Amino acid sequence: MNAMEFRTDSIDAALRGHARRHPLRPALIASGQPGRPGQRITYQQLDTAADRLADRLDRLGLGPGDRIVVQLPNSLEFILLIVGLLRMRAIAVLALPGHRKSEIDHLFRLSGAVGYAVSRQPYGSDSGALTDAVRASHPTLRHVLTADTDRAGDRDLDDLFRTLDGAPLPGAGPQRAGGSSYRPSAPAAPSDLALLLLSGGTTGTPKLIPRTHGDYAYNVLASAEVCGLGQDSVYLAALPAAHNFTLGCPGVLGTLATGGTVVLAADADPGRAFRLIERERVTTTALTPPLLKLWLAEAAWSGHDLSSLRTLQVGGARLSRADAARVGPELGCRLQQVFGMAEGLLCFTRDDDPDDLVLSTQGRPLSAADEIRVVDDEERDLPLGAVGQLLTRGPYTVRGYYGAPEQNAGAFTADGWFRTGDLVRATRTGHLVVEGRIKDVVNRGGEKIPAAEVEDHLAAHPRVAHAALVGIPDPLLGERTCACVVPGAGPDSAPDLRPPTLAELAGFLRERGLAAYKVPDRLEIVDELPRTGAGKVDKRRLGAEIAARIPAGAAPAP
Ligand code: OOB
Repeated sequence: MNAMEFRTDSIDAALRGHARRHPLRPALIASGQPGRPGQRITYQQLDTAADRLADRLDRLGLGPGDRIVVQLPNSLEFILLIVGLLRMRAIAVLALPGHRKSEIDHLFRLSGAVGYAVSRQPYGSDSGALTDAVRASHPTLRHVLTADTDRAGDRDLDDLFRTLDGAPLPGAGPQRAGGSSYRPSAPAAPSDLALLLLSGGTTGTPKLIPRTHGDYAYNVLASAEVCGLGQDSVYLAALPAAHNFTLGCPGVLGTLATGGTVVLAADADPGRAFRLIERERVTTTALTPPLLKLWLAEAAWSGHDLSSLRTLQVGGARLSRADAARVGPELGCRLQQVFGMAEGLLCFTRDDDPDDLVLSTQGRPLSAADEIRVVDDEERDLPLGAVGQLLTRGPYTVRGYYGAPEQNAGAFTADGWFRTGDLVRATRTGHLVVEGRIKDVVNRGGEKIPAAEVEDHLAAHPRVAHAALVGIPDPLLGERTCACVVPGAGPDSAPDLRPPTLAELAGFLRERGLAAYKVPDRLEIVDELPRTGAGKVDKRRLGAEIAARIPAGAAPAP
């Protein structure tokens, strides 16, 4: 069956339809412990469990419009909670598992969330302490839902979440045979807010992206169609499912909305992923370019049967033509390049595109209604083929960030075009090639690091007078981060004015609760930061100066 047959305004309605039509088909497979079969959940089980969870959350006091920060790894809990929240018209604010206090605080400040769903398993440190700290600083937080996402063996779908003190959620009502016990007061309208996604940002600190039930359903279902997803599809979620790419492009939700099967991997480790591909006959998955490199290296000697794989999506950062060309011969599947953004616009190479376009472009827009402009510094349209900033507008691209009127004036034009901050050129075929960016973000292997966010933390160090973060080229990740620091008396001026070391700064940033992936990879001590005429740090010049200091072919800092 084809995705278009399920065109609907609601992801949840599509999922309910599958539960009715083929209740016993597998919806989800959680990867399980190595050597053990994963836990398998049918459409009917998923539908019923989502109803019961929605009912319990409703009894707990959560309702339509409430925001809940969701910070869970790829797990049954994550999927069930997202479906349950969509169903009850509550709004998931998607955090990444690697986020720490600084990012989680920011999400609470921006969203006014009343709930926080978090794994009991620490991500390398202290989820208990994190939860306590968040509760202490955000009085809006009323409900903490905890989950044992690492628990071995089959889990009871009715008891995946507990309150903070370990008690079960308030009981669900009597379950109707084979079906639903929860009835939302009203179904979601297309214009209702569905999700708040975190922006990589174009300037300043990250903002929240309001995605509606209607626009996200379109995003998910049209993506599923472009990828040819249907009931026979088996999608492996190897990247974090909280990323828009993995969640809805078409990802987990696109697979569930078209009746396919989602296989959840705890991470994108190639050995584990290859075992899952072989065991579950995975047809489709998604990676970032650095992970593709690791998969290619593993495939050269692993001997796993990857013959079920039909489509490998690669996106999130620029893919080199050399790596693109290895996908078909070495993994035995079709490459699909994806250039997307959580704000909306998605570009895909298509199955019937000539190979040259698949290898050398980042695809063309998903929808015929997506509008594209490539403009110069004065926002004048450039001729076809010229490199300029991409502006876009369209049916699933937002018109503004959540509650951020001041920032919106800079990020969107008066007539609603989103300034992507990406430098692209368009081909005659309508495909886009990403050539660079003008936004102040480092793209570290697909993870976006807003420079201003890290700079604010660095500037708080007592021996930092000024700090700037730039990206430096890296053979594996595409870019790594370099902190350029002018030492001197910082805010709490100390008598000791030795220039700070990378280890000191890294420790300081971690202590301030910054996610590990944002901690700079390298430190350069400089006398001053080059400035533009307007007095802003000249990042382009600084980046070039730093690149010149690093000997060609030098190993990247660990
Ligand atoms: C995806 O979404 P975000 O919001 O994390 O990041 C968006 C930015 C883009 O503006 C661009 O700068 C960069 O990530 N990007 C790419 C790219 N895909 C994204 N740069 C070069 N080549 C590509 N293929 O990253 C995202 C969202 C949905 C689907 C795929 C990726």
